[in-house]
Amino acid sequence: MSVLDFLGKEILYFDGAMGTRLQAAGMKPGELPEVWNITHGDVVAEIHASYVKAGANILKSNTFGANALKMQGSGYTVEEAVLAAFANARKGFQKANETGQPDSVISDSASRSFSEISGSLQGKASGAGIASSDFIKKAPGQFIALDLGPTGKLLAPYGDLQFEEAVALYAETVRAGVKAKADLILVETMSDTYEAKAAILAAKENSDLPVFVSFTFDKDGKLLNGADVETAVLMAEGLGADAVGFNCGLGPDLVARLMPRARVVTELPLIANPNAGLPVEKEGKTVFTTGPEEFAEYMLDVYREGGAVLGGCCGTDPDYIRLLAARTQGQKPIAAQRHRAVTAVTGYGAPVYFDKMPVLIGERINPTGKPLLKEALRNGDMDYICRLGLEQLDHGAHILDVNTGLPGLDERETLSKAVTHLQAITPAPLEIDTSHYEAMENALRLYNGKPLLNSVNGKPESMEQVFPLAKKYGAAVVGLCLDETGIPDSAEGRLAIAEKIIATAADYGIDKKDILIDPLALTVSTDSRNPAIDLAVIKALKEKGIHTVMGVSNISFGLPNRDAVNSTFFAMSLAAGLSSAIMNPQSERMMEAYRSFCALSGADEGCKEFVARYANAPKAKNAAAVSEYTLYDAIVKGLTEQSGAATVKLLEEKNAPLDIINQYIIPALNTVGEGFGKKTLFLPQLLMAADAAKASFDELKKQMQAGDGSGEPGDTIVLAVVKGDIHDIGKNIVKVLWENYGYHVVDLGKDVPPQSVVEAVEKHHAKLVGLTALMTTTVASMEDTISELRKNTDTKILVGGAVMTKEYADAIGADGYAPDAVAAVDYANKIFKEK
Ligand code: B1M
Repeated sequence: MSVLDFLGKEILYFDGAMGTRLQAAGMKPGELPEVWNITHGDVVAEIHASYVKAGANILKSNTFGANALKMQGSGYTVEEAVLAAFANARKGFQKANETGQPDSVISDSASRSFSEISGSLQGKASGAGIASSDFIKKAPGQFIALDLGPTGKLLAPYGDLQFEEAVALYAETVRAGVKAKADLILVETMSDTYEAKAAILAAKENSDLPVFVSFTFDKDGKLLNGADVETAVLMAEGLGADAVGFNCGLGPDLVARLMPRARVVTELPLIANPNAGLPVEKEGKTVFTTGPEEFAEYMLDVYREGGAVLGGCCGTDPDYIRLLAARTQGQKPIAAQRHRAVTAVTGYGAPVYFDKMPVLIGERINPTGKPLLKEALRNGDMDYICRLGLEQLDHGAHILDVNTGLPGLDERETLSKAVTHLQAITPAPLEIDTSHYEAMENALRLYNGKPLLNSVNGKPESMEQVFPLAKKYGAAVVGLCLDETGIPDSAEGRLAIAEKIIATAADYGIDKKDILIDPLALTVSTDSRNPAIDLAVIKALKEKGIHTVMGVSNISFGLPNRDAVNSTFFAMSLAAGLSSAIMNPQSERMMEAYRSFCALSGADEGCKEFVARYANAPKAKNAAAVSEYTLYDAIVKGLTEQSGAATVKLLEEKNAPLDIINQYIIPALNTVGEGFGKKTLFLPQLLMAADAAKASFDELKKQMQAGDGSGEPGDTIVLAVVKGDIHDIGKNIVKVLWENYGYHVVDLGKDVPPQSVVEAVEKHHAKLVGLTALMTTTVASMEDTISELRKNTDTKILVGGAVMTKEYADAIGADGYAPDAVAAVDYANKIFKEK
């Protein structure tokens, strides 16, 4: 029997924390918990046993960080760590069960029903001095989950770990888990949907084990990369997870609050393994704010909100699990209460629902009839494609269609490149638009989220190729009403193809909620019946609860004043029940039709959006070509090439580099920083903005002329961003200015430990040290560095960075504070002239 036989029918209990308990048992900072599987196996097994006795029936193997990156240099292989972890978990079950069974039969005990297990264990327990209350009456089988945590590195394009490298890292651990006879795989503590996707793919491609996935959200229900609860859950479900949910994070009360959001989008059983509240420092020790009683109380709320697999994460111990199990004893999981099937697609931000408001899919990233885009594709100019995308989003598109098919170009490469670049600058969902199956698979694989796939049709070959890909990668699919007989010239004919597509999709395990039918708009100029056929198909499908999508502007091919025809047909289609349109959001007429329809149909309640858009709005023009961005906008939007080009233009217009920094770069980064602080922007956008700022600064550096040379050759300054801080843009500006004034700058880079600063000052006999810190949390590190410098050197210390003030600088014992790079030059001149 598998864990799936119990999942959703009985409450399953995970264990609690392992890491914090190993620390309590003497594991030192910097030691790998996974190495303890080998060096302190008995301690690990004892911890496992304590959880089983408390009522856990799924043990998480102690393999959270068992990947080749983290195990490097440990002296052990991933496989060794995993095999030892499973041996310890089995010993844990054995110790708790007191059956004396050999390791190999432990998994078989999973097939026994709860009453058999608890009966035999209670019998043994009375003799072994284990209180019968140590056994939870409704426990089903016993399982060991192969635990997969984050790799510890950021994935490209934001970090340097490539997606396929992440898949390969997880795959190695999964193969070891299969060898160790894992019962299921638990992908946990995921704060990036992309990394979760890599882990799920690795699990699916290297095993046939059930896969559970849990994410760590902040208090607003966001992942670090900006994804909502709904997005993460939709993506994991699409990729074939058997259970999804929450772990780690702020505590069980937060999980109880977020649970309903997951329930709206999935019927999968929900997991909850929260922390014992927030970790805080008390008398030099890390302690957790929620005690076992309070934890169990909140976990009852978690259960009531649909929790079917319950347990704990950091800070929890057997007392937590025991009380949690006791509180929920005798209960069955509450069945999912989704009101209706949800059709939605995602990037890595918020999902787009095919619901009350019709969905707009921007059509402009399609080279047909667009010479400039063709040229951009041929030149590999992804910045142009990104600008096309951003403009459409700015004009109201919810999803971007991405079609890069061009004769003579390798679509496998261009489509993947376009998808990657677009996902680097926008969290919005993309529609992957191709009939090239390899290009389709490549793009689906590297896509971050649950994509929309355009398209499948009713031909057997198309369905045989597309449906397995859609199923594997969890895409929603556009089904075209055409097959080997062509496009039927009747509504009945097209509806028959739609039915065939939906039925065949079901054979591949794809729910009809994930199929959107395109009735196919054919031009009215060749047959006047064409629009009526489309409208009839849309109406009929609407009645059956099937969503539709249509490229509306095809209706006007061959006619003059196409915008007029398109917008009228668009309004007619929306009135017939069209769910989504592939259209040009930069056509004002189309957008007027859309917004008017939403106001008139009640989708825009109280006409709020209509009024917000048109009250006092200047008359908008239809955009013809893709626009150029200012340096400020290019940085805010994270467009590196545009940023470089805009900087060159500003320099050509004789703007001084420092003015460009102060008037464009810093205000743009402040805007991004503000958005980040308010959670309207997320880490990916912050990183892209920083890259764009760097591209601008690289141009400025080329142009910056040497200064007045007042610094004497040999005047050396050591410069560093303090330990724990990686913000180095400001430091780099200071460096260039100091160099321009003739100083020799020893740049130690970012995240520099105090000792390295001391060593550099001693080595270079530097009379001045410059330190930068940008975060409130790294001011302490600045203070440590100053204190080390004071103990060992008599150098002058200048501090700067956005978080610094004169008062702070004085309080932590710096000699000087400079609010900007020019002030840093003034200070250096003062020091070296006084020499
Ligand atoms: Co981050 N970041 N960031 N970030 N980031 C801030 C600082 C933040 C205020 C944003 C926010 O929340 N609103 C916030 C800190 C909050 C706090 O104080 N606690 C923050 C956070 C939270 C984070 C992360 C933790 C996010 C995360 O991962 N969850 C993470 C931290 C990683 C770490 O450091 N351990 C992080 C990461 C990043 C990026 C990597 C994405 C990127 C940095 C890329 C890079 O530097 N290579 C980044 C960016 C770009 C920012 C903002 C948006 C911009 C910083 C910047 O470059 N400003 C920033 C928000 C903001 O400041 N508005 C933010 C422009 C730069 C020219 O100014 O460095 O101040 P500044 O330099 C000025 C002056 O201060 C002075 O001269 C310069 C020119 O006039 N100056 C000196 C600087 N050093 C000097 C030294 C001197 C003299 C003058 O003498 C020695």
